[in-house]
Amino acid sequence: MTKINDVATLEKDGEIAVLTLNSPPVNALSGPVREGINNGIKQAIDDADVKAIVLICEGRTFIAGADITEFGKAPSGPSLFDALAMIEHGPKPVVAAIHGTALGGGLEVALTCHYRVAVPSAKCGLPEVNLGLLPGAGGTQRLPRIVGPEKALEMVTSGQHVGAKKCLEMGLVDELAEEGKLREGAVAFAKKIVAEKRPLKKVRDLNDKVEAARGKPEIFAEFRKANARKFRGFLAPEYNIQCIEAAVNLPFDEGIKVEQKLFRELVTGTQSAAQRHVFFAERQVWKLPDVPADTPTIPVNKVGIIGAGTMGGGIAMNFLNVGLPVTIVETKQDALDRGLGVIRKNYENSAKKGRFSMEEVEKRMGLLKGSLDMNDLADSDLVIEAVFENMDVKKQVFTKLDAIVKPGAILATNTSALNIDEIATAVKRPEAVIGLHFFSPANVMRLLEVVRADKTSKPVIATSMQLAKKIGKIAALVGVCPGFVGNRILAQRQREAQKLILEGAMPWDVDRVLYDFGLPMGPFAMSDLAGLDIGWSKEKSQGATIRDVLCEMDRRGQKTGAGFYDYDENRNAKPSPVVEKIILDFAQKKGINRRKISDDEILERCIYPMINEGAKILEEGKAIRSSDIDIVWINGYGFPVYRGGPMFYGDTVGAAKVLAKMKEFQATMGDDFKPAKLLEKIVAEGKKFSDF
Ligand code: 3H9
Repeated sequence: MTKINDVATLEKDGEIAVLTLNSPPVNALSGPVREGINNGIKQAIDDADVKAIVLICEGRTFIAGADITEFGKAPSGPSLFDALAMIEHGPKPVVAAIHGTALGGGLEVALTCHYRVAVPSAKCGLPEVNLGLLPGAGGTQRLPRIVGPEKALEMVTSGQHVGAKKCLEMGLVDELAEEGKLREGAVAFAKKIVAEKRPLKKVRDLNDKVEAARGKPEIFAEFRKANARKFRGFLAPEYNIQCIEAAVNLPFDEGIKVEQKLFRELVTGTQSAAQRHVFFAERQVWKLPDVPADTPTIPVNKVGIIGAGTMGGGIAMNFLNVGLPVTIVETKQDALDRGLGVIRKNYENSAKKGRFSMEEVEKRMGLLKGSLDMNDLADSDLVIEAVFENMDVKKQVFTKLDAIVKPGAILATNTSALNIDEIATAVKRPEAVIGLHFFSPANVMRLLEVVRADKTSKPVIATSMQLAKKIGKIAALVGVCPGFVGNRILAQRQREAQKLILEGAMPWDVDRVLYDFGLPMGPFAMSDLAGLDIGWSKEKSQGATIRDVLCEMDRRGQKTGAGFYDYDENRNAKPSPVVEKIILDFAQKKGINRRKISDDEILERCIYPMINEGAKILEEGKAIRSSDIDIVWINGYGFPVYRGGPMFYGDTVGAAKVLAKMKEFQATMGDDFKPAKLLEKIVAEGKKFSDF
């Protein structure tokens, strides 16, 4: 065996050279890996006894892409293009041997190899789009030459990982090797192509599939139209499409030039920086400084849920989905029946859509037990309370649970607002109490705020994070404070939105600005969707807010055909003259002199106080790091990924600008805009939010 460098070795198996890369964790294409490929291939080419070369990786995966940490830094070592040219233009066949994932630059390496062999469990993909990028090493030009432009469009704009069997069908992989025997399989394949004297198959020279699509711009027009909603606001999908178009319409080398130009534009832009930030933030969020990875966890084999309402039912589904038995407790039979019925219906709807079989529905429902007796939760390992938001009721529930549930179990509350330290005073084992704040619909939304109370034990925290992962959530560990991280920040925006419509904007102005910023919908459209009467009571309503007035008029949102907007029978929203008049009258009654409010002011007043609140949260230690706040807002509230979350967005705007605006607003509008101490400090020290 010859050592090429620290990450690459070359070995001979008869007339086949095997170049092995070993650069944990994912064999990303760092400088040493590029050097290993370049020099290893060269050495094998120079060895007259070698007839073909197998490129294979150690560890959990084939090359998973470019080294994302290198973007924006000065490159070192040979360029990826030199390494790729060494493979593709070399005189000897190179076979990529794929296990785990061949992603991004990894698949691009495999595409310059002359043949590809994979184990059945392997996956291939070009996920650059998820980092705000496009495949910048020839992937957009080579992939359509094998799989055709339609499939290539799907792959580059979705970033999906395609299983090896499907890759074989598409021609992306030439042969499957037996699972666990990749090296043997790839070497045997290489020997076969040598024996058969097969030609060097260069993907760049294949033209039939792209030529067939030439002169058919409708392929691209239709694709854009069909995906317009999904791609809204993102640059990368469109740039990827343009590259595939170039592959179809231009000679290979010209197409590469288009790819390079568009790649450079994306990689130096803010969107990709934001999306790369999110990639690392999603991994960071699991790391808890004072709860190390080896903290003991509590085995959770049985889950209890109190409350079969929308929240309780949705929460239950998460556990049933992964095969964990759930007992759900209600106080009345009809409420229980209704709750269980909704769960069944949700599953049946998924089965009808083809997501799984009817047997699977029965399997999941078979794990679910309904009960009217809390004693049935005695042997649960985790109980989640999802009753309505009232401190006294919650405390009573916890005191009862304390007497019933076995020692060592986790007692969780799904409260979105109440003080969990106070809830924990209702039990003799406060160390077992934690907040698990699911977002509605709980079976769909990816975010889970894991709320650590003063006395919550580390094993309870570690177990909650582990469970979150198991049920497919992204969890952020946060501290107890009003609204925790997500809703506390939301309150800032809601307050400003309400003030803005009295001062001069209309609901549809505020909504438009925030929608254009990239949020799924603005605050007023959101209220209409959720129902304006959540938390409103006819008896207590005194017309004190615009919402009160609307509810009193039975304009309770989409469900009543009117709210802040008027709705037609298809639920299309239209600005409402009635609401406009209500707002004008209301402002007049309050003696407010309405003025013209610019879109910039709407945006700054809605978003900057959110960033400022995020800084307060960090200063109080209620979130571990600023990127955790970004994760909460991206996954719980639809903050646009391409802006990186509110805190990253604050960095792109610049903390100094945020501070200056907060001060300006404070001077004219008061202490709602009082800058956080941490914001002042960040500016004074020339730092960024992401440093915290
Ligand atoms: C590209 O290729 C551009 C080219 O077209 C252009 C060339 C000119 N770089 O996810 P995990 C780290 S763009 C650096 O927890 P898993 C990750 O941060 C790239 N680091 O494991 C983590 O570190 P830590 C296109 C990377 O088993 C550790 O590895 N490729 C990279 O759940 C483990 O990761 C992609 O977008 C990287 N490329 O999943 C693929 N990838 O332990 C991105 C991972 O310190 N990667 N790390 O937190 C993935 O999708 C998943 O990591 C993978 C493994 C599926 C591979």
